[in-house]
Amino acid sequence: MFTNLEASTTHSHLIAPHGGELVNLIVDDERAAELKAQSRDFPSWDLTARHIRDLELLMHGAFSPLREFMTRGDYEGVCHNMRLTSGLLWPIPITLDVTEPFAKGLKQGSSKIALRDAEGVMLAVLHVEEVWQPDRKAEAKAVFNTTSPLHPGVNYLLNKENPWYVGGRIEGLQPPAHYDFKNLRLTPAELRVEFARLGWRRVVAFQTRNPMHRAHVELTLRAAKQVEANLLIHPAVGVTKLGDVDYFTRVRCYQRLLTKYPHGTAKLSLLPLAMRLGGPREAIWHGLIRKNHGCTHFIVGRDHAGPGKDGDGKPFYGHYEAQELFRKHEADIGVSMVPFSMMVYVEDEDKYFPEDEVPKDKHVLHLSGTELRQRLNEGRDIPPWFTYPEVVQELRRSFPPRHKQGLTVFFTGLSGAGKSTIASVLVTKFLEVGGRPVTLLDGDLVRKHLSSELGFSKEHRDLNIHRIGYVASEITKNGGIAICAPIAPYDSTRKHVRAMIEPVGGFILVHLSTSVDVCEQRDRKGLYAKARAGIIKEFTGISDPYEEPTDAEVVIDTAELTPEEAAQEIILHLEREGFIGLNEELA
Ligand code: PPS
Repeated sequence: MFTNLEASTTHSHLIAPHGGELVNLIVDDERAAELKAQSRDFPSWDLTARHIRDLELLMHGAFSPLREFMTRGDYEGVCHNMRLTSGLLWPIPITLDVTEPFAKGLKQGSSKIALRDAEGVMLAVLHVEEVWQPDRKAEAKAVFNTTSPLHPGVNYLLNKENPWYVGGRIEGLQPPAHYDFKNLRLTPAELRVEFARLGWRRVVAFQTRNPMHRAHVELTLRAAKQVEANLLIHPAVGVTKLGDVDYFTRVRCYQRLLTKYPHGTAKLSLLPLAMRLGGPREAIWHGLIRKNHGCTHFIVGRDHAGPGKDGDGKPFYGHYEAQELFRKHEADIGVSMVPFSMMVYVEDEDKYFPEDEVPKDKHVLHLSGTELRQRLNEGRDIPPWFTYPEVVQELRRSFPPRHKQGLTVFFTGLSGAGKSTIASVLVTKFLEVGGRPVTLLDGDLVRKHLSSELGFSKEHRDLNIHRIGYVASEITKNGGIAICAPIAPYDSTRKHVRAMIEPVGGFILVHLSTSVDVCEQRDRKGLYAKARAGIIKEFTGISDPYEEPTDAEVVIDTAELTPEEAAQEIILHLEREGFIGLNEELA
């Protein structure tokens, strides 16, 4: 085992902030052409979003000294004591997971794999050195200190990864393509050159996966002053936590914040990192990556790279555990930590303070991320002590109030319950108001245009509803109103649709609870008579199940209401929930 001193000496060619040796895995054109020609004989592996980000950082040396997807010795050393076989510090496994049939087709030591992106472009070649089946539970425990699937890193590892790993050296043909924010995507080598050009000898990096507000600006300004360094705002824009603000919005916010720093002292660059939310170990990883980008200091705040809370509502890691582990390995990491506690706003002083430095008996103000979302949803004021008007403006563009967001009204109920009639009343009401495009996905229409080949088995009904859900989610995501009116008899399928739509806009389930007796009496299409006579098989309510929802936002029995009255009930609900603006007259 290397001591810290030995390890950091061995590592020293990487420590120099500018001009130190960086791994670069991209081969020259001649070799690339040779590999491309040979690749006809290699198996191909299609990379996931996480693999692609890992590969990109490997190729550009952001993961120096790594040159490969890990082989077994490195992997085990990293899991158990955060050391590569060379003795160097490395806290997070960087592995390529594949399926069993794929793994079984590989030959250790002689196979090569063409690593491709989702469009089939060959990004790199992996020289297969080892193929093995890891103990992923043991990995979760060692790396994340938990096997709870509520931890996003563990959930990915245990439920999304394939069960076999392939390790080996990489030859990069071309880095993954980016078409957005191109001038903000500086590689480690480019950033080092840029720092040298600017004469920045001390650079403190700030990692974030959230929009930045006044607290973050105050924190980074203090950090930079404290260690007399320039500031690199270095947000993770690869894969972050589910539910995070999308990075397009975040980057526009960061760009607008740059004016808050003294002229020429701060720089923004984007890091295509797939985060693991691994708390303390992740903090060390972040530090190593920033060293490779030429930084000398790194800010570690409260709950750095925190994964949230476990099943008992307790945080997976202590608030300052990341700082403690970082401090222990600071010499090996090769960047100095700038530790910070949470910044809070002190009203009397109109100033931010680290929470442990708040003057006695002073009142502090705090606004949580959830409350910020709520205020945006409701179009309410966002206080200037919390953030800047420019940032509010960007956030409001991406997260308009509910009455400007997309929306799905999803009817469910028996044939003849009145779904189509009420849905078409609702369509005209929305068209009368205008402002959002309206699409009707009626059961019969969908069966004609989208699902004409399907019948009424459970499997076919589910497929039909999934198609409707997919189309509705696209409409909703793009700010339109989708009104869906299928029978949708199965609870889990309706829930699946809800889960698809809620992250991108509003979802309102309307249950037309009209009884089968009433529907049968109406029998407008004569289908109940045919079902009773056995001419139509698998008829919902007669010879096929209908699972009553328990999660409907609106329940209407049309035996007692006219279609217009029923539509009115729905409109009242939408108004109450803010999906229809106050100035929009519907009734
Ligand atoms: S499902 O279960 O949600 O996929 O059904 P959906 O696409 O809404 O189609 C229902 C319409 O198809 C007609 N139809 C049947 N309904 C139920 N069961 C059987 N076996 C069946 N066969 C044909 C019927 O006209 C339904 O239309 P609505 O508007 O509901 O009366």
